[in-house]
Amino acid sequence: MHPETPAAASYADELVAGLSATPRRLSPKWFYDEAGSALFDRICTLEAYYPTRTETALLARHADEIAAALGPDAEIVEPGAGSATKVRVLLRAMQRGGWRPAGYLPIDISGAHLLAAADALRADLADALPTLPVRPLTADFLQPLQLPAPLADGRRVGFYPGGSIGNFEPGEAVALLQRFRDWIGPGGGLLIGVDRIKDPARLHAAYNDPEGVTAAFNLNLWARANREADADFDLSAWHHAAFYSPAHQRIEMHLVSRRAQTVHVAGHAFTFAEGDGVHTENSCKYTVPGFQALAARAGWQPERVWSDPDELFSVHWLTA
Ligand code: AVJ
Repeated sequence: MHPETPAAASYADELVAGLSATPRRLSPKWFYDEAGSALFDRICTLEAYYPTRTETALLARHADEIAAALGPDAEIVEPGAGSATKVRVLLRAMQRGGWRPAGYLPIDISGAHLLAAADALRADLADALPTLPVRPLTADFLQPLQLPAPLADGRRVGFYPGGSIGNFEPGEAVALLQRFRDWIGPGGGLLIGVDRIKDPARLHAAYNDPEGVTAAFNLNLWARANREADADFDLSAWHHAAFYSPAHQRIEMHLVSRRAQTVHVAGHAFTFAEGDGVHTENSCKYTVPGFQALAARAGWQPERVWSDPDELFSVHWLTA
């Protein structure tokens, strides 16, 4: 246990609570320990997983327009920054446009991964933006969180790429978008990536890669529990399940028991029948107007949308 990362210290508590609930569930934020963050980076390179390359291409292709929307002197706040790969495209575009981003404030639950990402970003941008203030913040942004005082003139913009807003059911997503708006403040904006509703077969394939990386990512929840929550999961007794629910317009991921078994977590015993599952992730998909309406419920003004010719993914610019 690492006392400096309170989120990690409560995995055992949340796992016990989630396995005691009906239906059994766990927040997807627990995917992202060191091993899980590395597995997620591998997911992003998979042929079947179209969101990363589609969104990165959109950011590159429309970089000048996006930089103009972000405006000069903005400090970019990125909740769940992970490896901070996509923001480099933005920062370079802003710099090419003659603008000097005021800073970059990445927030992530996975502390060591974040600090390494911040170092890599500084090194990568040493040519273009050698003095850019980079202020990584290790935190669970779903918990109450006070951001450091803004830099420069205080103008902030949020960056929430990847379609991660899909992890939240619509009501929760509105609440999170409201929080982002409170952090950003008047005069700011939010650049947010949203995965679009599409052919269910295409969605299904993106979460059932033949390489088994997504399965390993899901099963890492149990491996992590064995590492840090005093649990005795037998990984071979579980399988990854991911499917599209048309009723909810979302991918659901579950971990499903292959047989009747009892598992112990932090001194608690949990019994599973063959086929019993634990719901580990939702990934909600939106039409463009559907997401704009959601953002408006949170008080954001939809200003621009960029999407690819195949209509796989959308990048929205919202103003506060
Ligand atoms: C990081 C939430 C956007 O929902 O596509 C990828 C996570 N889960 N493969 C997604 C994920 C399985 C991803 N987000």
